[in-house]
Amino acid sequence: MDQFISTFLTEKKFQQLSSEFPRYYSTLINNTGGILSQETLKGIQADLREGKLKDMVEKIQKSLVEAQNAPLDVAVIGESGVGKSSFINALRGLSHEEKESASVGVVETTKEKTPYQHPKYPKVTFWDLPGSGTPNFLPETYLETVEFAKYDFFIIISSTRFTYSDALLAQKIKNDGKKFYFVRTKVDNDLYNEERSKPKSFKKERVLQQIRDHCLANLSHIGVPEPCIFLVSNFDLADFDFPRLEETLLMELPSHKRHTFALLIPCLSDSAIEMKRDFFKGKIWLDALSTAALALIPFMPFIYGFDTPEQEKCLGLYRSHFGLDDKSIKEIAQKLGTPEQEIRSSIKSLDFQSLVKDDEIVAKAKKCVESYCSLKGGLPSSVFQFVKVYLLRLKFLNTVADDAKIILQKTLEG
Ligand SMILES: Nc1nc2c(ncn2[C@@H]2O[C@H](COP(=O)(O)OP(=O)(O)OP(=O)(O)O)[C@@H](O)[C@H]2O)c(=O)[nH]1
Ligand SMILES: [Mg+2]
Repeated sequence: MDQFISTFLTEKKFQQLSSEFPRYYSTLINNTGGILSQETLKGIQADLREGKLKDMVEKIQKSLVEAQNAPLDVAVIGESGVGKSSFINALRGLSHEEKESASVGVVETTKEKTPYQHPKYPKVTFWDLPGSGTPNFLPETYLETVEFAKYDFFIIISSTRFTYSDALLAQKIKNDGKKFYFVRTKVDNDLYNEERSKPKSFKKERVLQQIRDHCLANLSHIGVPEPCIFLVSNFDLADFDFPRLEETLLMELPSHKRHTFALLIPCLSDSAIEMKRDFFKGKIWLDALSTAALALIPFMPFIYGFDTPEQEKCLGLYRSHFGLDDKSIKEIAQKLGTPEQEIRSSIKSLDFQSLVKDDEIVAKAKKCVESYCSLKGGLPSSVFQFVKVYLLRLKFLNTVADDAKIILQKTLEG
């Protein structure tokens, strides 16, 4: 059982736990930012210190609900042909040939502001925006024309050098207190060309550094002093700076928006899978802490159900979040040219029955309840139920995340 929650339940050393809370929580979420704002974190700490458990529960529940419902609108801007639509498709997990994908091509295609919903997460919308300077989108009135207030952040894309219009735009976005990130696409093309033209002296890292330095010099020359630049290939999101871009976006988003972003991070690398695992672990833990607090509040109704349909739903959601739902498994099998059954038998998260019939979880929950009862008495069955639910959810999450790594490995080998 989690040490913090176990101490919380059995020893009620709230003052001591209050000072340990920020460090403990931040270790748990491991640099993913989590869903608590600094203000809420401090509020929870104060509630713990003063033993105001009901207030603490309210704060946690409010954060969990806000995180669950937060919409996310991402603006993707750039000149014609830089790879905006390709970038959006890649983030939506769609190939260019799929029906719902944004049109991609060598001739200009994005002329209007176009919203693209994430196929799995309808609260997420990517806005494909024509570059400033294209007819109808003049630099002076660009942000007003595209209704800048609705976007959570801006991705400014270029496949060569950033333009004066890009710099102007960045300055305006900054003045309005929003975040922007420069993405330099098609680095795979640059590497390919360099290797072909200088096969003897070619060094991948050196070429990438040159592109980075060049973008930095280019942007500072046109008035953006310390830009955040990320080199990507839309054909290979696991490589180059895309993983760093994901980490940065997750950390820099307002806390209540991070959950929505964490959902859509594609499981294309071990580090992306770990980032998602840590993020959801933090959410499960907060939910558990607030339930544990409810168990200690006198006269508080403490009904904590997690029946079989709910368990199945929970496991199904994690599978979906990590790209292991039935539809995704079918697609992976097709892509690898492997029988679907072979993929299914290589992972554990599809076997719901054996996951829920885990004697270890029951034993651990019993042990926790015994120590709780020996100290405090009362409430054994509800505490037992709550600990079981916490451990089961963690088990679902960990099994799915481990499976996602197995499938990723297969895909890379394939
Ligand atoms: N090699 C390589 N090609 C890319 C990359 N991103 C996009 N492309 C190609 O570049 C061309 C233009 O890509 P789009 O995604 O349509 O570009 P866009 O910015 O949406 O273009 P418009 O809609 O005309 O403004 C297509 O042929 C893409 O396949 C990349 O990272 N690497
Ligand atoms: Mg386009």
